[in-house]
Amino acid sequence: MTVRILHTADWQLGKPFRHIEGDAGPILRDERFKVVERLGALARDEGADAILVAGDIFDGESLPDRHLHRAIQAMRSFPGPWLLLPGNHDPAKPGGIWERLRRLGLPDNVQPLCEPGAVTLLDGRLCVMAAPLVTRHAQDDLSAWMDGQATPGGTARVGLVHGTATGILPGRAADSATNPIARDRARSAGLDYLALGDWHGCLKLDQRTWYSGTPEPDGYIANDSGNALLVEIPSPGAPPAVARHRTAAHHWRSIEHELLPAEDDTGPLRRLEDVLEGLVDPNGTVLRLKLSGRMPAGSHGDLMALEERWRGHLRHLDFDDGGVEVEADLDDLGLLAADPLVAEVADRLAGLAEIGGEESRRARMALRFLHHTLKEAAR
Ligand SMILES: [Mn+2]
Repeated sequence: MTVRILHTADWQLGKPFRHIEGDAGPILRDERFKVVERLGALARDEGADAILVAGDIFDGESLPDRHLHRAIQAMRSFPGPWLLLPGNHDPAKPGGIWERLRRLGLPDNVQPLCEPGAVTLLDGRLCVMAAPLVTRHAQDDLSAWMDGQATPGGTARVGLVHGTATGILPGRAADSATNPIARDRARSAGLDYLALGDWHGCLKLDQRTWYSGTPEPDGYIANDSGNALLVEIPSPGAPPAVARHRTAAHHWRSIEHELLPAEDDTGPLRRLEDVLEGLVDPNGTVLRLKLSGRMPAGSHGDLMALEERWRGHLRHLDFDDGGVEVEADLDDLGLLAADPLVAEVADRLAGLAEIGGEESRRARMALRFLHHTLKEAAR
């Protein structure tokens, strides 16, 4: 009588990653399709009866057909039912992406749930109650009808909803939440399990209510994204066993590091090197590195070399050294700037660097760069 489902959400296929400069954007985009194949393999290996996707399957409604074809191909990795719930990124609008997907030809086992209602499958063992979004934002709790929904005895009742469980998600105010979901819906509707989507981290609300999070991380927020949940319902009414499975190919890390003036002859960048060398899987890491502190102007070349080296080692590096104060030896700079015009520029930048604020930050960067360039040119 046991029902096993794989709960996933927020694939956001086709997400462009436009803010990721350099080579990594297309790779990250590609990985979101690959993780769907991994989800299929996981469901197969774990003997899941069905895969439930709690919304935001597609990143946007105007994806090209080739992305839809690729999604369909990726779902061939599992022959059982895939139940797809439209979310706020891919609402079930008339003439929208779901109709286009159907026209392209969906396999029989892939089932978009574009209308609210209960779907019974697995020979009556499982009833999935779906609350699809038909617009980006709903003000009402679309899962409310589940409270009164009758199901035959012996059927596991599972809700599938996309939105904000009220009053629980960090940074989302309860009173301004769109797509609200009563956080005790599982209890009030007598659900064996409520599969939620929209929050990209893996989060347990209660024994029967979980956000699976996105299976492939797409942001720096440290909320345990990159998983899928294998949910085992031993029999209707019995508490489900929920196991988290890691599905991510990439880690997203955000590190803030303060450079200190060298205390010994190992140089000011040694501790930073140690931090970077401590990363578990550099090639799979998307890293945002924000530097602060102080550094001798003469180390600028070393920092640029470090940056370039780690750009090669990491999947992606978002490098911000704008907050580093350069201990420029202005006499040294003056000597290098034999040209009076360059000396004048250096002097003005040094003045600006003292003022503070954004202008000052730019002046420090410019000063550092000037120092480095003059040194290189003098060689
Ligand atoms: Mn969403």
